[in-house]
Amino acid sequence: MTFAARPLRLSTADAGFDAALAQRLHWSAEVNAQVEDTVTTVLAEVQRRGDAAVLEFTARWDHLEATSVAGLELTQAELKAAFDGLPAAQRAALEAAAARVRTYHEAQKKASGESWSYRDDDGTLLGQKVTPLDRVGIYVPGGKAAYPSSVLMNALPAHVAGVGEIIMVVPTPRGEKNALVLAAAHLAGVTRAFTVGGAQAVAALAYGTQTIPAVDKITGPGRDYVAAAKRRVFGLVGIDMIAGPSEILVLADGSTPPDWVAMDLFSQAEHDELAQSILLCPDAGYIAQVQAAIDRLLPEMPRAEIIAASLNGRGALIQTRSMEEACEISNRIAPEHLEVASADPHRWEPLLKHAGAIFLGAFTSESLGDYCAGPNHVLPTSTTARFSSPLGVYDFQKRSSIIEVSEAGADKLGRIAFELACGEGLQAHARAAEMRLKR
Ligand code: HSO
Ligand code: ZN
Repeated sequence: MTFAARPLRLSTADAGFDAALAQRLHWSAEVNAQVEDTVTTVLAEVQRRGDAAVLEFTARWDHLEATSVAGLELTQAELKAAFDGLPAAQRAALEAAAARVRTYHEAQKKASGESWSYRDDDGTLLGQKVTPLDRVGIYVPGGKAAYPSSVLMNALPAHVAGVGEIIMVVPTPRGEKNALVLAAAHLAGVTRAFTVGGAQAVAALAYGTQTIPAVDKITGPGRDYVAAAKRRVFGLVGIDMIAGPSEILVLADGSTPPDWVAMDLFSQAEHDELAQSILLCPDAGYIAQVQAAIDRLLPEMPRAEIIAASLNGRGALIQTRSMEEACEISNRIAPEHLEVASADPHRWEPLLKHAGAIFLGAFTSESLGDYCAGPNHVLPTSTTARFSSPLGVYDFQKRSSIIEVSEAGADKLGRIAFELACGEGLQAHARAAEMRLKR
């Protein structure tokens, strides 16, 4: 079976360019009524019956039978055994990746995750205290999209933040465990792990059951049922984001080998038929070379069918008038991953505002970021990079304001507060401030 991948060819000079681009970018998490109904039932049942409901749903949907939820827990010994049992090269790679991801997040914590304070002239102390969350849940997808790298990317920032307990849940249909996922959990400092997935896992983490402890925040990717359940429990617990399909945008000046760019476009396309790969380039000749590379390389790919579906369905090769215009369009798209395949990436980087992660220069393939460069691979998708950031240490911390007013400060601030409280008609507020004024 051979597949052809012909991403839509567009030019910013085309009359219908804006509409064609908008049509390409459109993606919305289908809020399917049947999914919503099922999630409503699952949440209610787990909240009411706890472990018993978790066991029933796990048996029904994952074909995994157990007599108690304790029987679905992976022990620390089992996680360690999985790690010890990995082929040496795989174990070394996992360790190297974990070390780099840990180092990056430690730097992130130092740069923006520390408490701070200052004093007014009259001695009043003002500050912000940063504390880690007590307990978080990380959802790790099973089956086709079981990514050990995602275990590292979720658990390590939590660990670096100082989270007390990290509870991992992973669907494990028929009890078939993924050794690399278990090994990553061992390496990343997961506290407890359960072979439970789907909306029932999200419900168990949000409400707590007799065996699975309630957490303060749930992170980690999931489609349909998991995303719907996360949306529904938000407010009771925190969530990270609702992730859409993977995206890559390559901004090319024509200096990177076309094969490299083609393979980078494939790398996100191979995740999912709905993934999005886009090339922006001012040079029509180079775009044709990338298309030729796509034609030549696609048949070698084991996931050619998924790649072709993704590139044909949502991919685009876009000719721009200039690199400046390419940067402008990239900002409009706000991609999850943005590669600047240029001989002079630092010239363009200052023009790029909206992207989950920016990869500079020909040697920086996006795939290095997925595994081991160090930054997090959990990134905002579907244009949400306009207002949100990569998963980070800060997602596992919270801030408390600190205020200590001196006697002199109470006199100064009290007069201000008194006036405003009277203006709002709140007498107790006004008097609490007034009582502390100097006589
Ligand atoms: N590119 C994915 C993460 C991943 N890639 C995991 C390979 N494994 C996030 O968009
Ligand atoms: Zn990837």
